[in-house]
Amino acid sequence: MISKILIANRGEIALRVLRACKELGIATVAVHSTADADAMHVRLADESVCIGPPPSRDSYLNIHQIVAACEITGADAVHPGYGFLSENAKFADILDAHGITFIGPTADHIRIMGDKITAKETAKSLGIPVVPGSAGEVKPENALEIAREIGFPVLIKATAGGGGRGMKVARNEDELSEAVSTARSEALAAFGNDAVYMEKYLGKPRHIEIQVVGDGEGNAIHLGERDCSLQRRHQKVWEEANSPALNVEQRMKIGEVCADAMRKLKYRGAGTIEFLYENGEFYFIEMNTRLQVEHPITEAITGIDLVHEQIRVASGAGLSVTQDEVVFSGHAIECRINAEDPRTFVPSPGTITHFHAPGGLGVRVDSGAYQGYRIPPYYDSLIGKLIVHGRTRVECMMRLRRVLDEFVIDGIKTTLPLFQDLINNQDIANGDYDIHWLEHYLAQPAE
Ligand code: MV4
Repeated sequence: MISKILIANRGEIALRVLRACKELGIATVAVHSTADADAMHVRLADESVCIGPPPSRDSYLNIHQIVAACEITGADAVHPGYGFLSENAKFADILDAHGITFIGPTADHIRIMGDKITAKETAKSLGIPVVPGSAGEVKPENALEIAREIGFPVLIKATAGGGGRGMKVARNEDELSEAVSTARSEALAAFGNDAVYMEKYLGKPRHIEIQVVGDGEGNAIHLGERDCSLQRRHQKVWEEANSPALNVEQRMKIGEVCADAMRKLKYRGAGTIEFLYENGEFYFIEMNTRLQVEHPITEAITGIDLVHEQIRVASGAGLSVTQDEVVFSGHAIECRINAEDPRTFVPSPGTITHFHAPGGLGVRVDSGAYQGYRIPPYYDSLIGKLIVHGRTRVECMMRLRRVLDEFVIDGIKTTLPLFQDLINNQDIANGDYDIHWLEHYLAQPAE
């Protein structure tokens, strides 16, 4: 049994987790830096502990301070949210050593998926389709032979990577040795590890990810997919469920492959299996062992509260549903609202002078922002998420257009105007986009 959860995060996700705890009758502890003393998650929690100065490494990433906050308040579990310590295996190990439940997968599963070569080998062995590529690490002296075997163009990726850093394309043999050496030095600088591997480069894929949840005992379900192709510099901007590119048969087939893999792995917790999707084929790229920012669109189309499920499986209560009981209904879109210029994406911290969230059927706003709230400059610029649900994609889009008109955030710049443009775009209306679409769109001069 879990009776008190410490939420090791801030912003909208801390609030999201807090809401689930309240519904389950579980006491809550907020932690915060000195910059977040007046944040909404601190106000709404049963207790709060200041864990350090503004920089994340001194507060939200400070493992010792967080463990101390657990001991002081008697919290018996920690929910890490996303980012920060959510995929830190050492943190999961330390909590375990203190007899505190980490609401997430085992440290071993976090480690396996954190190393991209091991993750890919594991996925392949579990029956998940992967991108054709090198068997493990590529050394500069073997690169040409491996690349010829795979066939150009190829992509060099950092083993310790993720998020696109340390990635280089080689279109032909002439570009190869430079691509390998640049990828290795970027990987070393970013991750302290210069190991790289090689894959066939997919030119115009979509990014489609499958939501899974496992109980750690060999039961697991999938909750369908999310299409997250609309990204800028590896930051997702707009996500939708279902993907406009898939039909029911494709959804259930890839979903079952993923759920089955999680059963074999005895995976515990929520997870996301990321694929590139091109010409009707799925290619595994990575697995995230945490709750993701865009999880609400999955909740909208399934009615299943993913944080409830995370807490249930962490406490040994098992999943609340079987795969047969999962019913997919309608379509959902999430717009990420960042405190940024909508065209340049330069951060825009400051005080929100007016804040009015939209409402009505099929509308969800997850945000810790409020009128008078001062957005601190130290953290990620995501200040809220707008999630809209409709019975069909068309209904969802029409509703989103109405809802965007209602939303008022004044005093700072936000990405809301970008969504006003996207909702009126023909390619978006047609669901006709890939992972490069948004970058191309933004490169065009604004009308
Ligand atoms: C790829 C790829 C094309 N081919 N792998 C980018 C971050 C990392 N998570 C994987 N990424 C990619 N891997 C192969 N074999 C293209 C990307 C990629 C990308 C993927 C998903 C969403 C947006 C992207 C933007 C640029 C490149």
